[in-house]
Amino acid sequence: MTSGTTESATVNTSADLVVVANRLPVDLQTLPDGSSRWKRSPGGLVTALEPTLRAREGAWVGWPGVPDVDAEPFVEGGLSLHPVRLSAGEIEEYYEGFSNGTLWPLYHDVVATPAFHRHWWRAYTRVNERFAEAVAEVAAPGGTVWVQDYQLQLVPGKLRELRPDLKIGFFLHIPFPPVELFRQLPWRTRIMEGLLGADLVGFHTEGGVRNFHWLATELTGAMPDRDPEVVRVGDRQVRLGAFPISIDSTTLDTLARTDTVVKRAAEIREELGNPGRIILGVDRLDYTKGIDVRLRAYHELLEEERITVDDAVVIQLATPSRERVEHYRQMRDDIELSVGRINGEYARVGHPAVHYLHQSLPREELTAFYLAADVMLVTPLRDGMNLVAKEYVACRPDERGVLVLSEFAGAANELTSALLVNPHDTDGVKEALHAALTMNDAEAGKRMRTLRRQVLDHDVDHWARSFLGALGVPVPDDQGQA
Ligand code: GDG
Repeated sequence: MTSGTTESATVNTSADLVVVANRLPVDLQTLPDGSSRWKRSPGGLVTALEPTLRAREGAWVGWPGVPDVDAEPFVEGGLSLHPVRLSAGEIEEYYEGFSNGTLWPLYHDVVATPAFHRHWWRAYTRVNERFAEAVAEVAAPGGTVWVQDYQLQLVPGKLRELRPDLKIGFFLHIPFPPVELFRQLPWRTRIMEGLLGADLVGFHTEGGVRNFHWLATELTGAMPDRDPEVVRVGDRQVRLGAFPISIDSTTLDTLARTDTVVKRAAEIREELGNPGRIILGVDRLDYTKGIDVRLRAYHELLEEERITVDDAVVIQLATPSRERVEHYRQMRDDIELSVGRINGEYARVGHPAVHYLHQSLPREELTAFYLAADVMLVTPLRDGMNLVAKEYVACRPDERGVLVLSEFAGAANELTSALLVNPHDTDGVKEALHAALTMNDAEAGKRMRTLRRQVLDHDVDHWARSFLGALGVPVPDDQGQA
């Protein structure tokens, strides 16, 4: 297969800064003539890291998202991208299996039961070694490597063996679990040793730091230090820290002020038949997100006749996700059944109670939905951070709208002016939803202003700078000053 590069700039094969993530920030697109080319998929991570990567002529190592692709390194959007090949079997065992069937549920408080399979673990080890080898080839002598997320926890250790000259950072985007849960993992010590290959291990919350510190000293030979955010591994220091990730707040704020988005938000309300209130949920369709929790709360409010469909409708945007993993198939069926039940009982022709979209929307359209929503329901049973909560706040320059947020999302540590709920407590969620639907404008405005200060002051650029700063990497500011 050809890589179909769109740019001919020279690939950097000796980079001072290398980001390594499961996925490259591109998708392979097939054109009408049958040829293929890379299209950038502008995720939050690439937006955050792009200025720094560009300034340092950095490189990105990752899987291109398609099985069995042998692609040469290429330059896209000014970044040197280095594809790592994964076979269809490896995607099944390393990615869908160990990453999403073992680690994902285990790290999210075993909301679903994790499966432990030795062949999945072997594939995970093999693939992590391959990523580490790819990075070792690309990183300049004495360079910095930033490893991302739970799919690559063995990379820091392996990379240190291969390239002791490198400075290595690791950031975990999902929660680091409580000690008793992590200990279920048959390969717990190997994972800890893998992570301890880094110089800096970052989490979203202080809770993650504490859990990691305890496990490092219990399960491996790591020693505590006087500094509670350091453990000693032989003659090395491994620094730990909480770095709550964020979003490109200013860009979203600006987008939400544009005429197109403001007009589209008004249109959405019109298309829904001008209901009293619009309640919104936006999630990857994942069992950790508690979509069922919020549907139940809404359903009960209708049953108890505390609201009617004319008072409030729900829009649930559920982006397709991990559709080949069994837990996800089951959950999709359950949610679609609930949506059908609620609509069966309460909708009128042309006026559904729950508008459910199992599709991914363009960013601009999503922004219009945020702006149209009077109440945003974010009810995960466990979430590393939850960017949707922050996006909703950034998209409300009008200082309207009420955020209902689960205590079990990392974002709850910062967004304390939201209506915080325990998603396991259906009555509590129901009461919070009712309070949000009936909140007066003055109270809602006060809360939203506080939330916006937090989100606009702590954006994703701030996150990347804090992490790289703690790793000892000077980050140029907007004026190019280090
Ligand atoms: C993991 C952790 C942590 C959703 N639907 C559409 C769409 N989205 C975008 C949202 C948001 C992103 O997807 C989802 O981010 P979350 O943070 O909410 O959740 P995860 O995907 O589980 O992310 C999480 C995150 O990593 C970062 O560290 O916060 O805790 O689980 O940006 O806007 N985007 C578009 N159309 C959609 O339909 N364009």
